[in-house]
Amino acid sequence: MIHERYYVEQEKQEKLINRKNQVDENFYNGIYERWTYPVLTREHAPVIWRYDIEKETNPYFMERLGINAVMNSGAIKLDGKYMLIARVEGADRKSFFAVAESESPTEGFRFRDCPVLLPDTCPEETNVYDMRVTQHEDGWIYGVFCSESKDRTNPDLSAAVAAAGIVRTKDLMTWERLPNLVTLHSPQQRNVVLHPEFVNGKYAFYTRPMDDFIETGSGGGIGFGLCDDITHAVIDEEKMTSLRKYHTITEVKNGAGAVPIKTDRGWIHIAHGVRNTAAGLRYVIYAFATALDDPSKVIAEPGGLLIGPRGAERVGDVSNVTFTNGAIADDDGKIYIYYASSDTRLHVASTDIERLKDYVFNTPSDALRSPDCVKQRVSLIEKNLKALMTEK
Ligand code: M1P
Repeated sequence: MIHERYYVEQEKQEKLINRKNQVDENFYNGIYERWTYPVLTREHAPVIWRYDIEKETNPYFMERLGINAVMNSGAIKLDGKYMLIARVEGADRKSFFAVAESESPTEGFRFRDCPVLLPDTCPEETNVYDMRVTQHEDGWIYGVFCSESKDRTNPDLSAAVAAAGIVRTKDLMTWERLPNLVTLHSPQQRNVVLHPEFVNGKYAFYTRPMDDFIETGSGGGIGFGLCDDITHAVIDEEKMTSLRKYHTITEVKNGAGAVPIKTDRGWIHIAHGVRNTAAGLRYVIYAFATALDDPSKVIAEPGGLLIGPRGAERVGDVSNVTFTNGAIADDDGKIYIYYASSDTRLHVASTDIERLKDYVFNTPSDALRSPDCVKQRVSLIEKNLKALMTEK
């Protein structure tokens, strides 16, 4: 017999999923809109994922397998639907992937009945998270994610190894697991993204070389490498693209985020940068562009952040974080950036290709020193004062 409370919880969830979202009118920067409600939260996790719904075996209708957070999500539009491949974190700290879909890019996301069943090919793998989903020109949809294993060579209980796992699918239902990416010169990898097109006839990855699980160490920024065979992906040389820089938003680390968006002026990348503060690491989202004929070559990089945590977004399991691993460039030119706040829930920001290009190519780059930054600002002020005088 189904527990009566099941119907109460189910109805609450239906209300949440059907809630209309709206642009947050309190926020304006001309670059993008923020939407009021998160598009996915732990409350969106289906009731049947969490409860045993039968009265005989669960008389108190207790959560048996709790969900802690729903966050960093890959994104793709498939067969006219907006699909999010979410990182769902159980109460037991282990993450898994689950597909949520909607007819709308900004509301109505509903998880499929069952999470993604990744082929269990790595016996040491303990955790998986942050899938980037690339619709590749070879006809496959690839998912590249962080595959985390315990570091058995290090006596420290927390020591771990991060590698890039690779899967592919045609329908986001059946997933074929390929061997993890091997980078010959970087011991660990996280935040790896597959470029959607072949480059010089090869598969191209944005990488994030790391010396250990947390520290990028000597890794200078977001890397780029080519490989011949994605079914045994090995990268030898990693060129640097967007660099970490002292006293900027990327000083501690950075990493590729959404799959790059192709425009007539270059590939637009939406990535994350990390700086340290007295209150811990602060993660923000930033953008840059690379050349169409060489997607590793940075041709524009606006100074500062594109999306940083605001208001309630600042608080969560890992506070002061905005992080993206998915955006959708829609057929009508609109762009939806799915970003998680504080490793807890998933939001959407919307813009369009023309605004994003204007932002990336016309925003001044970081002048790197206060005197030069203030000069940038003064020249803007003088231009504006002149314009105001002329108008009078
Ligand atoms: O906790 C913030 C983020 O930390 C990691 O990002 P990075 O590898 O750049 O430190 C990721 O594990 C990410 O999932 C998480 O949101």
